[in-house]
Amino acid sequence: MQPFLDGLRQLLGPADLLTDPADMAPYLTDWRRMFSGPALAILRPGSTEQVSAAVGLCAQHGVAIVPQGGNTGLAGGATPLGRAPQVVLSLARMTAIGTPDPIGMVIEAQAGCILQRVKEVAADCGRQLPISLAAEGSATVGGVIATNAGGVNVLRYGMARDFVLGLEVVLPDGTVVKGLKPLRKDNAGFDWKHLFIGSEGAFGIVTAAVLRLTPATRHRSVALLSVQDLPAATRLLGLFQDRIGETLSAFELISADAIRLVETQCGLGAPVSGGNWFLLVEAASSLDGLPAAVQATLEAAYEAGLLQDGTLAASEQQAQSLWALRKHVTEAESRCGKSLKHDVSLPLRRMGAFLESIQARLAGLAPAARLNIFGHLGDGNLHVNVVLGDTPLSIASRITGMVHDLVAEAGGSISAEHGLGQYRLADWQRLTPKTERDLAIDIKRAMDPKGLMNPGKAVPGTSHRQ
Ligand code: FAD
Ligand code: 2HG
Ligand code: ZN
Repeated sequence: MQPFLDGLRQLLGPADLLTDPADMAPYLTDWRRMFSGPALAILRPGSTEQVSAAVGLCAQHGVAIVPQGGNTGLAGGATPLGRAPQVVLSLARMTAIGTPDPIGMVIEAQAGCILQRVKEVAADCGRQLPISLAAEGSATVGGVIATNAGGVNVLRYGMARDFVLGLEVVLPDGTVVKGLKPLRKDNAGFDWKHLFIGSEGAFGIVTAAVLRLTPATRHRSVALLSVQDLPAATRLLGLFQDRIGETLSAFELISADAIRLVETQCGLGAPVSGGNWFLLVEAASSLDGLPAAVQATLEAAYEAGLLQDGTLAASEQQAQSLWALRKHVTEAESRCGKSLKHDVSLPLRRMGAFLESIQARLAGLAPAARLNIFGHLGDGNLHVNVVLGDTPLSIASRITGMVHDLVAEAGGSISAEHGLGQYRLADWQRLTPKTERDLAIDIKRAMDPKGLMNPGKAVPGTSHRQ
Protein backbone atom coordinates (compact mmCIF):
# COMPACT_ATOMS: atom_id res chain seq x y z
CA MET A 1 0.00 0.00 0.00
CA GLN A 2 3.04 2.32 0.14
CA PRO A 3 2.71 3.59 -3.47
CA PHE A 4 -0.98 4.28 -2.80
CA LEU A 5 -0.22 6.30 0.34
CA ASP A 6 2.66 8.12 -1.40
CA GLY A 7 0.29 9.09 -4.21
CA LEU A 8 -2.25 10.43 -1.72
CA ARG A 9 0.44 12.35 0.19
CA GLN A 10 1.59 13.99 -3.00
CA LEU A 11 -1.98 14.93 -3.84
CA LEU A 12 -3.20 16.19 -0.44
CA GLY A 13 0.01 17.23 1.30
CA PRO A 14 1.20 15.69 4.59
CA ALA A 15 -1.12 17.79 6.76
CA ASP A 16 -4.26 16.40 5.12
CA LEU A 17 -3.32 12.75 4.91
CA LEU A 18 -3.49 11.41 8.46
CA THR A 19 -1.81 8.08 9.20
CA ASP A 20 -0.74 8.53 12.80
CA PRO A 21 -3.07 6.40 15.02
CA ALA A 22 -3.66 9.24 17.49
CA ASP A 23 -4.64 11.66 14.69
CA MET A 24 -6.85 9.05 13.06
CA ALA A 25 -8.67 7.95 16.24
CA PRO A 26 -11.51 10.55 16.26
CA TYR A 27 -12.47 9.59 12.69
CA LEU A 28 -12.58 5.86 13.43
CA THR A 29 -15.35 5.81 16.00
CA ASP A 30 -18.76 7.46 16.26
CA TRP A 31 -19.54 9.99 19.00
CA ARG A 32 -21.55 7.46 21.04
CA ARG A 33 -18.67 4.93 20.83
CA MET A 34 -21.04 2.27 19.55
CA PHE A 35 -19.06 1.60 16.35
CA SER A 36 -15.38 1.62 15.48
CA GLY A 37 -13.20 0.21 12.72
CA PRO A 38 -9.75 0.46 11.14
CA ALA A 39 -8.55 2.50 8.16
CA LEU A 40 -5.27 2.90 6.26
CA ALA A 41 -5.53 6.69 6.45
CA ILE A 42 -7.80 9.70 6.83
CA LEU A 43 -8.07 11.89 3.71
CA ARG A 44 -9.00 15.55 4.08
CA PRO A 45 -9.33 16.97 0.55
CA GLY A 46 -9.92 20.71 0.18
CA SER A 47 -11.60 20.82 -3.24
CA THR A 48 -13.78 18.78 -5.57
CA GLU A 49 -10.72 18.24 -7.81
CA GLN A 50 -8.83 16.72 -4.87
CA VAL A 51 -11.81 14.50 -3.96
CA SER A 52 -11.96 13.33 -7.57
CA ALA A 53 -8.22 12.56 -7.77
CA ALA A 54 -8.23 10.80 -4.36
CA VAL A 55 -11.25 8.67 -5.28
CA GLY A 56 -9.57 7.83 -8.61
CA LEU A 57 -6.46 6.62 -6.75
CA CYS A 58 -8.59 4.50 -4.41
CA ALA A 59 -10.35 2.91 -7.41
CA GLN A 60 -6.99 2.17 -9.06
CA HIS A 61 -5.68 0.44 -5.91
CA GLY A 62 -8.93 -1.30 -4.91
CA VAL A 63 -9.22 0.65 -1.64
CA ALA A 64 -12.69 1.27 -0.20
CA ILE A 65 -13.87 4.73 0.89
CA VAL A 66 -15.93 5.74 3.93
CA PRO A 67 -17.22 9.31 3.41
CA GLN A 68 -17.51 11.34 6.59
CA GLY A 69 -19.02 14.74 7.41
CA GLY A 70 -19.64 15.84 11.00
CA ASN A 71 -19.66 12.23 12.27
CA THR A 72 -22.96 12.83 14.10
CA GLY A 73 -24.80 9.99 12.35
CA LEU A 74 -26.58 7.49 14.58
CA ALA A 75 -26.32 4.34 12.44
CA GLY A 76 -22.55 3.82 12.12
CA GLY A 77 -22.59 4.89 8.46
CA ALA A 78 -19.49 7.07 8.74
CA THR A 79 -17.41 4.51 10.65
CA PRO A 80 -15.23 1.92 8.83
CA LEU A 81 -16.45 -1.66 8.95
CA GLY A 82 -14.46 -4.88 8.41
CA ARG A 83 -10.79 -5.33 7.64
CA ALA A 84 -10.62 -4.79 3.86
CA PRO A 85 -8.28 -1.92 2.90
CA GLN A 86 -10.22 1.31 3.34
CA VAL A 87 -9.81 5.02 4.01
CA VAL A 88 -12.05 7.63 5.64
CA LEU A 89 -12.60 10.62 3.36
CA SER A 90 -13.57 13.64 5.46
CA LEU A 91 -15.27 16.60 3.77
CA ALA A 92 -14.56 18.85 6.77
CA ARG A 93 -12.29 21.23 4.83
CA MET A 94 -14.82 21.95 2.09
CA THR A 95 -16.77 24.77 3.76
CA ALA A 96 -17.41 27.43 1.09
CA ILE A 97 -20.88 29.00 1.03
CA GLY A 98 -22.08 31.00 -1.97
CA THR A 99 -23.94 34.30 -1.72
CA PRO A 100 -27.62 33.42 -1.21
CA ASP A 101 -30.20 34.58 -3.72
CA PRO A 102 -33.09 35.91 -1.59
CA ILE A 103 -35.49 36.35 -4.53
CA GLY A 104 -34.71 33.04 -6.23
CA MET A 105 -34.55 31.67 -2.65
CA VAL A 106 -31.51 29.42 -3.14
CA ILE A 107 -28.09 28.98 -1.59
CA GLU A 108 -25.08 26.95 -2.73
CA ALA A 109 -22.80 25.25 -0.20
CA GLN A 110 -19.94 22.79 -0.23
CA ALA A 111 -20.49 19.44 1.45
CA GLY A 112 -18.40 20.14 4.54
CA CYS A 113 -20.36 23.25 5.58
CA ILE A 114 -21.89 22.97 9.03
CA LEU A 115 -25.69 23.07 8.70
CA GLN A 116 -26.05 25.77 11.36
CA ARG A 117 -23.67 28.09 9.47
CA VAL A 118 -25.69 27.75 6.24
CA LYS A 119 -28.86 28.49 8.21
CA GLU A 120 -27.23 31.63 9.65
CA VAL A 121 -26.18 32.88 6.20
CA ALA A 122 -29.74 32.28 4.92
CA ALA A 123 -31.20 34.11 7.95
CA ASP A 124 -28.89 37.10 7.33
CA CYS A 125 -30.67 37.67 4.02
CA GLY A 126 -34.16 37.25 5.47
CA ARG A 127 -34.72 33.66 4.36
CA GLN A 128 -34.62 30.35 6.20
CA LEU A 129 -33.33 26.84 5.68
CA PRO A 130 -35.79 24.93 7.88
CA ILE A 131 -33.84 21.69 8.33
CA SER A 132 -33.60 21.62 12.13
CA LEU A 133 -31.77 18.99 14.17
CA ALA A 134 -30.21 19.02 17.63
CA ALA A 135 -26.94 18.08 15.85
CA GLU A 136 -27.03 21.07 13.45
CA GLY A 137 -23.98 22.65 15.11
CA SER A 138 -21.83 19.71 13.89
CA ALA A 139 -23.75 17.96 11.07
CA THR A 140 -22.66 18.91 7.55
CA VAL A 141 -24.57 19.65 4.36
CA GLY A 142 -23.10 16.49 2.77
CA GLY A 143 -24.05 14.29 5.74
CA VAL A 144 -27.54 15.75 5.95
CA ILE A 145 -28.09 15.05 2.25
CA ALA A 146 -26.45 11.61 2.33
CA THR A 147 -28.77 10.56 5.19
CA ASN A 148 -31.82 12.48 3.89
CA ALA A 149 -32.05 13.86 7.42
CA GLY A 150 -35.40 14.72 8.96
CA GLY A 151 -35.55 16.72 12.19
CA VAL A 152 -38.23 18.70 13.98
CA ASN A 153 -39.71 20.69 11.08
CA VAL A 154 -40.48 17.86 8.64
CA LEU A 155 -44.20 18.14 9.43
CA ARG A 156 -44.34 21.45 7.58
CA TYR A 157 -41.30 21.57 5.31
CA GLY A 158 -40.33 17.98 4.47
CA MET A 159 -37.02 16.12 4.72
CA ALA A 160 -33.57 17.08 3.41
CA ARG A 161 -34.55 15.69 -0.02
CA ASP A 162 -37.17 18.42 -0.34
CA PHE A 163 -34.51 21.12 -0.15
CA VAL A 164 -32.02 19.80 -2.68
CA LEU A 165 -32.31 21.55 -6.05
CA GLY A 166 -28.86 20.67 -7.39
CA LEU A 167 -25.97 18.39 -6.51
CA GLU A 168 -22.32 17.97 -7.41
CA VAL A 169 -21.06 14.43 -6.83
CA VAL A 170 -17.91 12.41 -7.36
CA LEU A 171 -18.62 8.92 -8.70
CA PRO A 172 -16.72 5.83 -7.47
CA ASP A 173 -14.24 6.03 -10.40
CA GLY A 174 -13.44 9.69 -9.66
CA THR A 175 -15.67 11.25 -12.34
CA VAL A 176 -17.17 14.59 -11.26
CA VAL A 177 -20.85 15.16 -12.13
CA LYS A 178 -21.75 18.84 -11.85
CA GLY A 179 -25.48 19.28 -11.42
CA LEU A 180 -25.58 22.56 -9.51
CA LYS A 181 -28.50 24.21 -11.32
CA PRO A 182 -30.57 26.45 -9.00
CA LEU A 183 -33.84 25.37 -10.64
CA ARG A 184 -37.11 24.61 -8.88
CA LYS A 185 -38.47 22.90 -11.96
CA ASP A 186 -36.40 20.60 -14.14
CA ASN A 187 -38.05 17.61 -15.75
CA ALA A 188 -35.43 17.31 -18.48
CA GLY A 189 -35.00 13.58 -18.08
CA PHE A 190 -34.28 11.38 -15.10
CA ASP A 191 -33.58 13.26 -11.83
CA TRP A 192 -30.39 11.38 -10.85
CA LYS A 193 -29.67 13.48 -7.76
CA HIS A 194 -32.26 11.46 -5.80
CA LEU A 195 -30.03 8.38 -6.10
CA PHE A 196 -27.47 10.10 -3.88
CA ILE A 197 -29.89 11.68 -1.38
CA GLY A 198 -30.37 9.20 1.47
CA SER A 199 -27.94 6.60 0.05
CA GLU A 200 -25.43 7.17 2.87
CA GLY A 201 -22.37 7.45 0.66
CA ALA A 202 -22.92 4.05 -0.96
CA PHE A 203 -23.06 5.42 -4.53
CA GLY A 204 -20.63 8.35 -4.49
CA ILE A 205 -19.51 11.45 -2.65
CA VAL A 206 -21.57 14.62 -2.42
CA THR A 207 -19.19 17.58 -2.79
CA ALA A 208 -21.64 20.52 -3.10
CA ALA A 209 -25.35 21.29 -3.26
CA VAL A 210 -27.81 24.01 -4.22
CA LEU A 211 -30.45 24.22 -1.49
CA ARG A 212 -33.95 25.70 -1.60
CA LEU A 213 -34.74 28.37 1.00
CA THR A 214 -38.14 29.42 2.34
CA PRO A 215 -39.46 32.80 3.43
CA ALA A 216 -38.59 33.61 7.04
CA THR A 217 -41.56 33.65 9.44
CA ARG A 218 -41.90 36.72 11.69
CA HIS A 219 -43.86 35.18 14.57
CA ARG A 220 -43.56 31.87 16.30
CA SER A 221 -45.58 30.40 19.15
CA VAL A 222 -44.10 27.56 21.19
CA ALA A 223 -46.02 25.58 23.80
CA LEU A 224 -45.11 22.72 26.13
CA LEU A 225 -48.22 20.67 26.96
CA SER A 226 -48.86 17.52 28.91
CA VAL A 227 -51.46 14.86 28.12
CA GLN A 228 -52.53 11.67 29.85
CA ASP A 229 -52.13 9.19 27.00
CA LEU A 230 -51.28 8.72 23.35
CA PRO A 231 -54.88 8.90 22.08
CA ALA A 232 -55.12 12.38 23.67
CA ALA A 233 -51.86 13.36 21.93
CA THR A 234 -53.12 12.28 18.51
CA ARG A 235 -56.50 13.96 19.03
CA LEU A 236 -54.61 17.12 19.92
CA LEU A 237 -52.63 16.82 16.68
CA GLY A 238 -55.93 16.60 14.80
CA LEU A 239 -57.24 19.69 16.59
CA PHE A 240 -54.13 21.72 15.70
CA GLN A 241 -54.31 20.53 12.10
CA ASP A 242 -57.99 21.50 11.87
CA ARG A 243 -57.53 24.97 13.34
CA ILE A 244 -54.04 26.23 12.41
CA GLY A 245 -52.66 23.39 10.26
CA GLU A 246 -50.78 25.47 7.69
CA THR A 247 -48.78 27.21 10.45
CA LEU A 248 -47.91 24.07 12.41
CA SER A 249 -44.13 23.56 12.15
CA ALA A 250 -43.41 21.02 14.94
CA PHE A 251 -45.45 18.53 16.92
CA GLU A 252 -42.97 16.64 19.06
CA LEU A 253 -43.69 13.97 21.66
CA ILE A 254 -41.54 13.44 24.77
CA SER A 255 -42.36 10.80 27.37
CA ALA A 256 -42.48 11.88 31.02
CA ASP A 257 -39.51 9.51 31.62
CA ALA A 258 -37.50 11.28 28.90
CA ILE A 259 -38.28 14.67 30.47
CA ARG A 260 -37.08 13.30 33.82
CA LEU A 261 -33.83 12.15 32.17
CA VAL A 262 -33.25 15.65 30.78
CA GLU A 263 -33.93 17.12 34.22
CA THR A 264 -31.62 14.76 36.09
CA GLN A 265 -28.82 14.37 33.50
CA CYS A 266 -28.70 17.89 32.03
CA GLY A 267 -30.08 20.00 34.89
CA LEU A 268 -32.95 21.53 32.88
CA GLY A 269 -36.39 21.93 34.45
CA ALA A 270 -39.79 21.49 32.77
CA PRO A 271 -42.32 24.19 33.78
CA VAL A 272 -45.24 21.81 33.16
CA SER A 273 -46.41 18.86 35.25
CA GLY A 274 -48.93 16.01 35.12
CA GLY A 275 -49.56 13.51 32.36
CA ASN A 276 -47.51 10.65 30.97
CA TRP A 277 -46.56 12.46 27.79
CA PHE A 278 -45.35 15.93 26.92
CA LEU A 279 -45.79 17.70 23.59
CA LEU A 280 -43.62 20.46 22.23
CA VAL A 281 -45.78 22.28 19.71
CA GLU A 282 -44.57 25.09 17.45
CA ALA A 283 -46.52 27.24 15.01
CA ALA A 284 -44.95 29.95 12.84
CA SER A 285 -46.29 32.59 10.47
CA SER A 286 -45.63 36.06 9.15
CA LEU A 287 -49.23 37.08 9.80
CA ASP A 288 -50.03 39.03 12.98
CA GLY A 289 -52.92 36.85 14.12
CA LEU A 290 -50.81 33.81 15.02
CA PRO A 291 -50.57 34.19 18.85
CA ALA A 292 -54.34 34.66 19.20
CA ALA A 293 -55.04 31.66 16.96
CA VAL A 294 -52.68 29.44 18.99
CA GLN A 295 -54.21 30.69 22.27
CA ALA A 296 -57.72 29.91 21.00
CA THR A 297 -56.62 26.42 19.91
CA LEU A 298 -55.16 25.72 23.36
CA GLU A 299 -58.39 26.89 25.01
CA ALA A 300 -60.37 24.54 22.78
CA ALA A 301 -58.00 21.72 23.75
CA TYR A 302 -58.56 22.39 27.47
CA GLU A 303 -62.31 22.50 26.92
CA ALA A 304 -62.19 19.18 25.08
CA GLY A 305 -60.41 17.68 28.12
CA LEU A 306 -57.26 16.85 26.13
CA LEU A 307 -54.70 18.71 28.24
CA GLN A 308 -53.41 18.02 31.74
CA ASP A 309 -51.21 21.11 31.93
CA GLY A 310 -49.37 23.44 29.58
CA THR A 311 -47.48 26.64 29.07
CA LEU A 312 -47.25 28.97 26.09
CA ALA A 313 -43.90 30.76 25.77
CA ALA A 314 -44.30 34.50 26.35
CA SER A 315 -40.94 35.44 24.83
CA GLU A 316 -38.34 34.13 22.39
CA GLN A 317 -36.14 33.28 25.39
CA GLN A 318 -38.89 31.14 26.93
CA ALA A 319 -39.47 29.47 23.57
CA GLN A 320 -35.79 28.55 23.44
CA SER A 321 -35.82 27.08 26.95
CA LEU A 322 -38.83 24.92 26.07
CA TRP A 323 -37.03 23.73 22.93
CA ALA A 324 -33.89 23.03 24.99
CA LEU A 325 -35.82 20.32 26.86
CA ARG A 326 -36.58 18.53 23.59
CA LYS A 327 -33.13 19.04 22.09
CA HIS A 328 -31.32 17.61 25.12
CA VAL A 329 -33.03 14.20 25.13
CA THR A 330 -30.30 12.51 23.04
CA GLU A 331 -27.57 14.00 25.22
CA ALA A 332 -29.39 12.97 28.44
CA GLU A 333 -29.80 9.42 27.10
CA SER A 334 -26.12 9.16 26.19
CA ARG A 335 -25.20 10.08 29.78
CA CYS A 336 -27.05 6.97 31.00
CA GLY A 337 -24.61 4.55 29.37
CA LYS A 338 -25.23 2.30 26.39
CA SER A 339 -28.57 2.50 24.63
CA LEU A 340 -30.15 1.01 21.52
CA LYS A 341 -31.64 3.38 18.95
CA HIS A 342 -34.91 2.46 17.24
CA ASP A 343 -35.94 5.12 14.72
CA VAL A 344 -39.36 3.89 13.66
CA SER A 345 -42.28 5.22 11.68
CA LEU A 346 -45.71 3.69 11.41
CA PRO A 347 -49.28 4.69 10.72
CA LEU A 348 -50.28 6.92 13.65
CA ARG A 349 -53.40 4.90 14.44
CA ARG A 350 -51.19 1.86 15.23
CA MET A 351 -48.67 3.69 17.42
CA GLY A 352 -50.43 3.13 20.79
CA ALA A 353 -50.76 -0.66 20.44
CA PHE A 354 -47.19 -0.85 19.08
CA LEU A 355 -45.72 0.92 22.13
CA GLU A 356 -47.75 -1.27 24.52
CA SER A 357 -46.44 -4.46 22.84
CA ILE A 358 -42.86 -3.23 23.12
CA GLN A 359 -43.28 -2.37 26.77
CA ALA A 360 -44.65 -5.83 27.54
CA ARG A 361 -42.03 -7.73 25.54
CA LEU A 362 -39.12 -5.68 26.86
CA ALA A 363 -40.16 -6.41 30.44
CA GLY A 364 -39.83 -10.14 29.68
CA LEU A 365 -36.62 -9.91 27.64
CA ALA A 366 -34.60 -7.31 29.55
CA PRO A 367 -36.14 -6.31 32.88
CA ALA A 368 -33.19 -4.00 33.71
CA ALA A 369 -33.69 -1.97 30.51
CA ARG A 370 -35.74 1.24 30.27
CA LEU A 371 -37.56 2.74 27.31
CA ASN A 372 -36.70 6.29 26.27
CA ILE A 373 -39.45 7.39 23.87
CA PHE A 374 -39.57 10.74 22.08
CA GLY A 375 -39.70 12.12 18.57
CA HIS A 376 -41.69 13.50 15.73
CA LEU A 377 -45.26 12.38 16.47
CA GLY A 378 -46.62 14.72 13.80
CA ASP A 379 -44.65 12.69 11.21
CA GLY A 380 -45.58 9.28 12.69
CA ASN A 381 -41.88 8.87 13.64
CA LEU A 382 -40.79 8.05 17.19
CA HIS A 383 -37.40 7.21 18.67
CA VAL A 384 -38.20 4.14 20.76
CA ASN A 385 -34.79 3.84 22.38
CA VAL A 386 -33.78 1.32 24.99
CA VAL A 387 -31.40 2.39 27.77
CA LEU A 388 -29.68 -0.87 28.65
CA GLY A 389 -28.70 -0.33 32.27
CA ASP A 390 -27.36 -3.67 33.54
CA THR A 391 -28.72 -5.59 30.55
CA PRO A 392 -25.89 -7.58 28.90
CA LEU A 393 -24.86 -6.23 25.48
CA SER A 394 -25.08 -9.81 24.21
CA ILE A 395 -28.88 -9.55 23.97
CA ALA A 396 -28.87 -6.18 22.22
CA SER A 397 -29.62 -7.71 18.83
CA ARG A 398 -32.55 -9.71 20.27
CA ILE A 399 -34.07 -6.53 21.70
CA THR A 400 -33.63 -4.63 18.43
CA GLY A 401 -34.92 -7.63 16.45
CA MET A 402 -38.04 -7.71 18.65
CA VAL A 403 -38.70 -3.98 18.07
CA HIS A 404 -38.11 -4.27 14.33
CA ASP A 405 -40.36 -7.33 14.03
CA LEU A 406 -43.18 -5.34 15.65
CA VAL A 407 -42.51 -2.43 13.28
CA ALA A 408 -42.75 -4.77 10.30
CA GLU A 409 -45.99 -6.30 11.62
CA ALA A 410 -47.48 -2.80 11.95
CA GLY A 411 -46.52 -1.92 8.36
CA GLY A 412 -43.88 0.59 9.44
CA SER A 413 -40.26 1.46 8.67
CA ILE A 414 -37.22 0.51 10.79
CA SER A 415 -35.52 3.75 9.82
CA ALA A 416 -37.68 6.84 9.47
CA GLU A 417 -34.79 9.31 9.27
CA HIS A 418 -31.39 8.08 10.52
CA GLY A 419 -30.67 5.60 7.73
CA LEU A 420 -29.54 1.96 7.84
CA GLY A 421 -25.80 2.56 8.14
CA GLN A 422 -24.09 -0.60 9.39
CA TYR A 423 -26.45 -0.83 12.37
CA ARG A 424 -29.71 -1.73 10.63
CA LEU A 425 -28.57 -3.31 7.39
CA ALA A 426 -28.98 -6.95 8.52
CA ASP A 427 -32.49 -6.33 9.88
CA TRP A 428 -33.45 -4.46 6.71
CA GLN A 429 -32.36 -7.51 4.68
CA ARG A 430 -34.28 -9.82 6.99
CA LEU A 431 -37.51 -7.80 6.80
CA THR A 432 -37.51 -6.49 3.21
CA PRO A 433 -39.07 -8.38 0.27
CA LYS A 434 -36.56 -10.00 -2.10
CA THR A 435 -37.69 -7.97 -5.10
CA GLU A 436 -36.91 -4.74 -3.25
CA ARG A 437 -33.56 -6.04 -1.96
CA ASP A 438 -32.54 -7.20 -5.43
CA LEU A 439 -33.45 -3.83 -6.91
CA ALA A 440 -31.18 -2.09 -4.38
CA ILE A 441 -28.34 -4.53 -5.13
CA ASP A 442 -28.73 -4.06 -8.91
CA ILE A 443 -28.58 -0.27 -8.55
CA LYS A 444 -25.51 -0.59 -6.29
CA ARG A 445 -23.83 -2.82 -8.89
CA ALA A 446 -24.52 -0.30 -11.65
CA MET A 447 -23.32 2.68 -9.62
CA ASP A 448 -20.35 1.09 -7.86
CA PRO A 449 -19.29 -2.05 -9.76
CA LYS A 450 -16.15 -2.56 -7.63
CA GLY A 451 -18.11 -2.21 -4.37
CA LEU A 452 -15.69 0.38 -2.97
CA MET A 453 -18.14 3.04 -1.75
CA ASN A 454 -18.92 2.66 1.95
CA PRO A 455 -19.13 -1.15 1.92
CA GLY A 456 -21.49 -2.78 4.42
CA LYS A 457 -23.59 0.37 4.82
CA ALA A 458 -27.05 1.24 3.48
CA VAL A 459 -27.09 -1.34 0.64
CA PRO A 460 -26.17 -5.04 0.79
CA GLY A 461 -23.02 -6.08 -1.11
CA THR A 462 -23.59 -7.29 -4.66
CA SER A 463 -22.73 -10.86 -3.58
CA HIS A 464 -25.99 -10.93 -1.58
CA ARG A 465 -28.12 -11.24 -4.77
CA GLN A 466 -29.06 -14.86 -5.28
P1 FAD B 1 -21.91 11.76 9.16
O1 FAD B 1 -22.33 11.24 10.47
O2 FAD B 1 -20.50 12.13 9.01
O3 FAD B 1 -22.29 10.71 8.01
C1 FAD B 1 -23.57 10.15 7.94
C2 FAD B 1 -23.66 9.26 6.69
O4 FAD B 1 -23.55 10.05 5.51
C3 FAD B 1 -22.55 8.22 6.57
O5 FAD B 1 -23.07 7.09 5.93
C4 FAD B 1 -21.51 8.89 5.71
O6 FAD B 1 -20.70 7.95 5.02
C5 FAD B 1 -22.38 9.68 4.74
N1 FAD B 1 -21.79 10.93 4.28
C6 FAD B 1 -21.38 11.98 5.04
N2 FAD B 1 -20.96 12.99 4.23
C7 FAD B 1 -21.10 12.55 2.97
C8 FAD B 1 -20.83 13.12 1.68
N3 FAD B 1 -20.36 14.35 1.57
N4 FAD B 1 -21.09 12.38 0.58
C9 FAD B 1 -21.58 11.11 0.69
N5 FAD B 1 -21.85 10.53 1.87
C10 FAD B 1 -21.61 11.24 2.98
N6 FAD B 1 -30.99 12.89 12.14
C11 FAD B 1 -32.23 13.16 11.68
O7 FAD B 1 -32.57 12.74 10.58
N7 FAD B 1 -33.12 13.90 12.42
C12 FAD B 1 -32.80 14.39 13.63
O8 FAD B 1 -33.62 15.03 14.29
C13 FAD B 1 -31.49 14.15 14.13
N8 FAD B 1 -31.13 14.64 15.31
C14 FAD B 1 -29.89 14.34 15.80
C15 FAD B 1 -29.55 14.83 17.06
C16 FAD B 1 -28.31 14.52 17.62
C17 FAD B 1 -27.96 15.09 18.96
C18 FAD B 1 -27.40 13.73 16.89
C19 FAD B 1 -26.05 13.43 17.44
C20 FAD B 1 -27.73 13.25 15.65
C21 FAD B 1 -28.98 13.54 15.09
N9 FAD B 1 -29.37 13.06 13.84
C22 FAD B 1 -30.61 13.36 13.34
C23 FAD B 1 -28.47 12.19 13.07
C24 FAD B 1 -27.41 12.99 12.25
O9 FAD B 1 -27.05 14.15 12.83
C25 FAD B 1 -27.91 13.35 10.90
O10 FAD B 1 -28.21 12.17 10.24
C26 FAD B 1 -26.92 14.16 10.05
O11 FAD B 1 -27.57 14.36 8.88
C27 FAD B 1 -25.56 13.53 9.76
O12 FAD B 1 -24.67 14.51 9.26
P2 FAD B 1 -23.08 14.37 9.42
O13 FAD B 1 -22.43 15.43 8.61
O14 FAD B 1 -22.69 14.29 10.82
O15 FAD B 1 -22.84 12.96 8.71
C1 2HG C 1 -34.00 13.56 17.42
O1 2HG C 1 -35.14 13.48 16.99
C2 2HG C 1 -32.91 12.81 16.73
O2 2HG C 1 -33.72 14.29 18.38
C3 2HG C 1 -32.07 11.91 17.63
O3 2HG C 1 -33.37 12.14 15.62
C4 2HG C 1 -32.82 10.71 18.08
O4 2HG C 1 -31.25 10.23 19.82
C5 2HG C 1 -32.08 9.79 19.04
O5 2HG C 1 -32.40 8.60 19.02
ZN1 ZN D 1 -35.44 12.45 15.22
